[in-house]
Amino acid sequence: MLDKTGDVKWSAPITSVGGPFHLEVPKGIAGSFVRVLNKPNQYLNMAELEVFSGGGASVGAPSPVAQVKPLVNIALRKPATQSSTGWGGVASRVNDGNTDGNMQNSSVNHTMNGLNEFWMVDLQGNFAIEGIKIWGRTDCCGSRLVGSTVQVLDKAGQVKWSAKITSLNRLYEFAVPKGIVGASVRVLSRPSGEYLNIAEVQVFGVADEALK
Ligand SMILES: [Ca+2]
Repeated sequence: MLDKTGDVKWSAPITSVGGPFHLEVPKGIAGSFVRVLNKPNQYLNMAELEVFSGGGASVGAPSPVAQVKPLVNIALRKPATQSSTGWGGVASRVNDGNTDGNMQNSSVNHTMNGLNEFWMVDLQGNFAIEGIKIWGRTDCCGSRLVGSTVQVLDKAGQVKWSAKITSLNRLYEFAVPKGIVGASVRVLSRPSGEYLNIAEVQVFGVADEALK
């Protein structure tokens, strides 16, 4: 936040991923400009920036600042299951906190290649899901994930949101629309029969007591 002369009056870092980010500015800070600085060597991509003020004749009606809710990886080390296991690639490797994509380093899962192979994590509660990140295998076979489907399911097992992986990447990032409440996340392999290899799944969301 800068004043009319360009002096910085307040600043704060963004320390998590996913968004939206709610930064609360301390009382008494008056500003004329808001500036967002990129991380060195990183592109700056923002969907929207909103600034709220409670005072001043030149601004509209005061808008409440949303309560700050930190986004955390709600999939980390939660109970994980998968349709089948081969080569020692157990389901828990996909949410062990390690994104290493080399199968030899014991952090990538491995199913068989039957029909409808899947991996799934039970989030152990209801969460407003905001985003999902999936890291693929890197030592080979990354393309096995292309054509797979990511799903958010509610407590009853109903699919509330899904998206498809359509091209080969090291990291797949999904923004989940507001209002999607889920209790588990599932990755379905290509239904025609493909091995499922995932280095890591991270799920970002906010627990809401009212949702339980
Ligand atoms: Ca892992």
